[in-house]
Amino acid sequence: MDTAFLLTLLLPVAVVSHTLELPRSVQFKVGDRNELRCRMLSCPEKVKFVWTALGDKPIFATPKTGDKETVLIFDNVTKNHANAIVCRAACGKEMKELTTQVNVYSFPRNPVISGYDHLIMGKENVLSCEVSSVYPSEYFDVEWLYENRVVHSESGDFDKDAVSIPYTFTPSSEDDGKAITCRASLNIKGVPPEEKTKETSRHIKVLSAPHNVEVSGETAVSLGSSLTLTCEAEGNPKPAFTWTALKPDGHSVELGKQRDLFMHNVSLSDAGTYQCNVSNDLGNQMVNVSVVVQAPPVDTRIVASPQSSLKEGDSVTIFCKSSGVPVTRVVLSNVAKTILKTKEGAETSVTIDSVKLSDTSMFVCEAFNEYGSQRTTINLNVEAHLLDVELQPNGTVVSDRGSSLVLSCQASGCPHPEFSWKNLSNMSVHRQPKTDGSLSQLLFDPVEVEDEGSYVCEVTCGSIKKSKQTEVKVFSFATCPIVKSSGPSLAGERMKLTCTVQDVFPVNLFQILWLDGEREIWREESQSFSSGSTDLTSVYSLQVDAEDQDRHITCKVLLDMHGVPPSQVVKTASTTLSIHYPPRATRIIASPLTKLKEGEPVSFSCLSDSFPAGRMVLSRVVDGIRTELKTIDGVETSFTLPSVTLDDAGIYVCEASNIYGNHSDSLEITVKAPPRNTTVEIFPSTNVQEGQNITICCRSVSFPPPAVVLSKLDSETNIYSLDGVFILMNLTPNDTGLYQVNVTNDLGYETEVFNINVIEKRLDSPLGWTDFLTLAIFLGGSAALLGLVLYVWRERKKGFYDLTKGII
Ligand SMILES: *[C@@H]1O[C@H](CO)[C@@H](O)[C@H](O)[C@H]1NC(C)=O
Ligand SMILES: *[C@@H]1O[C@H](CO)[C@@H](O)[C@H](O)[C@H]1NC(C)=O
Ligand SMILES: *[C@@H]1O[C@H](CO)[C@@H](O)[C@H](O)[C@H]1NC(C)=O
Ligand SMILES: *[C@@H]1O[C@H](CO)[C@@H](O)[C@H](O)[C@H]1NC(C)=O
Ligand SMILES: *[C@@H]1O[C@H](CO)[C@@H](O)[C@H](O)[C@H]1NC(C)=O
Ligand SMILES: *[C@@H]1O[C@H](CO)[C@@H](O)[C@H](O)[C@H]1NC(C)=O
Ligand SMILES: *[C@@H]1O[C@H](CO)[C@@H](O)[C@H](O)[C@H]1NC(C)=O
Ligand SMILES: *[C@@H]1O[C@H](CO)[C@@H](O)[C@H](O)[C@H]1NC(C)=O
Ligand SMILES: *[C@@H]1O[C@H](CO)[C@@H](O)[C@H](O)[C@H]1NC(C)=O
Ligand SMILES: *[C@@H]1O[C@H](CO)[C@@H](O)[C@H](O)[C@H]1NC(C)=O
Ligand SMILES: *[C@@H]1O[C@H](CO)[C@@H](O)[C@H](O)[C@H]1NC(C)=O
Ligand SMILES: CC(=O)N[C@H]1CO[C@H](CO)[C@@H](O)[C@@H]1O
Repeated sequence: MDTAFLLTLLLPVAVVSHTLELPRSVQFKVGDRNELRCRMLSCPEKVKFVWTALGDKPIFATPKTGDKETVLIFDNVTKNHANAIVCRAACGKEMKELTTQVNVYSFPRNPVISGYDHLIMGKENVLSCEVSSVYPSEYFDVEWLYENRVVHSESGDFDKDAVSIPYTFTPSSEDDGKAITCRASLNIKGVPPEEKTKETSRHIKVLSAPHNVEVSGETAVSLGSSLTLTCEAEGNPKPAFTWTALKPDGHSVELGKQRDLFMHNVSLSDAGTYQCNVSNDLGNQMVNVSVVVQAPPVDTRIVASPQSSLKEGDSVTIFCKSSGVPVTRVVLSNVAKTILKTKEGAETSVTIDSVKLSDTSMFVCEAFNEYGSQRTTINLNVEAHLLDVELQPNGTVVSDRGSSLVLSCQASGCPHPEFSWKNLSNMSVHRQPKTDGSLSQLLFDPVEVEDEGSYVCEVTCGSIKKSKQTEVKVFSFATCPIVKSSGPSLAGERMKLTCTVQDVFPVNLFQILWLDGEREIWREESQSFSSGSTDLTSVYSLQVDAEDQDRHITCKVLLDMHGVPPSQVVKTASTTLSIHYPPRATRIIASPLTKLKEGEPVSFSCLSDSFPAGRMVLSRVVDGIRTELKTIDGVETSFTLPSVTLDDAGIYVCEASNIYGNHSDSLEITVKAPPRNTTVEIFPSTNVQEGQNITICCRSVSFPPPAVVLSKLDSETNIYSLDGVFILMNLTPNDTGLYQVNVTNDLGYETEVFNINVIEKRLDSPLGWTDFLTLAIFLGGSAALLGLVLYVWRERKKGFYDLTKGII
């Protein structure tokens, strides 16, 4: 009991005589039966008591009043009974009253813990502590205790009479079985201490999926011994175990549903992975164990890939592998015990990129581990390739310079042939070959003179070497020759013809022939070999004449090389000679005749030969006087006189000329005409004195020159004169008379008659006709007359006889 409570009960006794006794406050428990006693002991009389509530709230209790005291009975305390109740007591006139506070509490049951028995390990779990019918909840505290250690508390105003206090908790496996307590306290005065606190404890149950799975036991066992593996795991509820063998092919074989896996007489096939599957309601977990069976190596294999039968140069890989049991080391060696490769582990390999014939041997694979070793062998057989080489074109190939040529070297029977192109001196060729697989080509594009030579295609296939060769001959004969002459050549001179063919090769096989039409006229000596292409020239010199004009001279160039296409063997060039010469063979022809009669027609034709054709002039020359009749440019002309006259007589000259000279031809044209226009002149006069001399001059137009006959008409005597001049000397009267001049040529005659009168001179005897004749002869010899006659003769060419001219 509280000391304060005691004091309130004792004080009124000590201080007042007529005192009213009533506890200041009381604490009632809900559901209890309680009494509240109000007493006044000192009053000698019967005390009157009245119970009232301080507020409006009814009291809900039954009073039972005696003389000195009254008792208020609370049959079934409820929360409604909480009240301030006043007890009034009257002792006679003396009135006393006291107030008491009735407090009600309720805390009937222990807290109830829920959620403690299925906590999930590692998860956040909520435990709940429920306290019901608590009143007044304002003075209520709740604590969670883990193993007597407060881990959570809540207090105060829950404002409901049933409260649920959660506790959030993430358990681990250690928490399993530990105590968890919910302690509730109602901290109100007047509550008996044993009623004040109520608590409930529970043991936590933590559930967990299997974990900490472990397999114990020796996983490496020797062949024939036994194997025990134990699977251990934690987990709540207690997990179940399943052992399974995981086969390499993926499927699995269940071996048993117990913790331990046990095997007798372990064989190699027992090696492998084993799985322990641990499971409970919350899940499962598995662990793999690799069991190794310790045994000397087995299944040691040596394999040659792709095969052990090989051709030289093939690539091969030799695999050495030991499966079945763990192997620490594998050693690959050849039969000569030369170690090729050592490898920690179960396998190794050696690759020979290009096998040689000498690789034909046995290879050994040996696997080791701590329990022993195993050895296997393989025989590698290397054969040479059946190499064959073909070179196209083969033999000899003749190539035109500038064309393209491909030498194709084809190797067969060898997967990776190596080509090498050489010349006969075993030197690399300067052309770059193009090699692709089993074909190597040497491309000449264009073919050059320097490419001439022998080409050897050598193919190496491992230890086999084969070669083929081809000789390349080059010729160059691309253009036709060109013939040039030394220029227009003058007849009689030497002329040079030059035949040039450019860029020929090989020069020693070329020949130059000179042809005149079809006839070979000269052959040039072949030149000696020259390493490059050269121009080939031949000079042909000849003496030319006008007859050589238009001669067709051909320069024929021949390539005497076997294999050259026929169309390329011969090339020719021709030239036509052009000879210059002065005119020659000039001829003038008159047609139909050169001797003509007046009035007849005549045609002249002039012909000459010259080169170049020059000029041709036809002219007539009479008495040294030249008259040009026709001038043309050329070598032939003609000229016609439709009707000739005596004037047309003369020398006709045809002269041809060019820059080199002239040449002419002439002919004489005569024109005949009967005498005409005859005139007779008599000197000094027709009347002369006896003894005097008379000169008779006859003029006539006539050709041929006429004969002139003078006759005295009365006499028989005729005097002939060739020039028409008669001198009658020492005339007598007997000479008087008529005279006739008869001018005659073969075409006709003409006569003139005249009279001479001689006057007699008495003294002198006149000269007779016969004297005259002598005189005439004498006269003919005189120098003066001679000049006259000559003149007349020259004039005769014109057909005139004009004495007057001579006399003047
Ligand atoms: C008291 O009252 C409560 C509710 O009013 C009732 O449940 C209970 O039975 C009563 N107790 C007695 C003894 O009458
Ligand atoms: C063990 O097994 C092998 C073959 O699996 C058998 O040959 C041998 O006899 C067995 N040993 C024992 C002791 O059973
Ligand atoms: C492990 O066991 C559980 C429960 O038996 C099962 O559901 C599960 O499939 C098993 N796992 C394997 C891989 O066998
Ligand atoms: C066990 O081995 C199997 C098969 O090799 C594989 O699928 C699985 O993931 C492994 N389990 C564990 C836990 O390593
Ligand atoms: C060139 O090749 C042909 C066929 O390819 C062959 O008949 C000929 O004999 C060969 N000539 C030489 C010289 O090798
Ligand atoms: C081979 O080639 C080398 C250099 O290219 C040259 O000097 C030699 O004369 C050549 N031999 C023949 C036979 O062509
Ligand atoms: C050609 O030359 C090579 C080296 O370039 C040499 O090995 C080989 O013996 C020579 N062959 C001849 C036939 O000289
Ligand atoms: C013809 O040639 C001669 C001598 O060669 C020369 O004297 C003469 O003048 C030439 N006549 C002409 C027309 O050229
Ligand atoms: C010739 O005489 C004729 C008349 O009879 C005349 O016409 C002509 O001119 C003369 N001729 C000459 C050349 O004298
Ligand atoms: C006539 O001629 C002769 C001879 O010439 C001469 O001797 C003579 O004197 C001449 N007579 C006259 C008269 O002149
Ligand atoms: C002239 O001479 C010729 C020949 O001599 C003759 O035939 C002719 O009769 C002569 N004439 C005359 C008129 O005498
Ligand atoms: C001089 C001369 O001879 N006189 C002759 C002339 O002619 C006559 C007759 O004929 C002659 O008798 C003369 O003698």
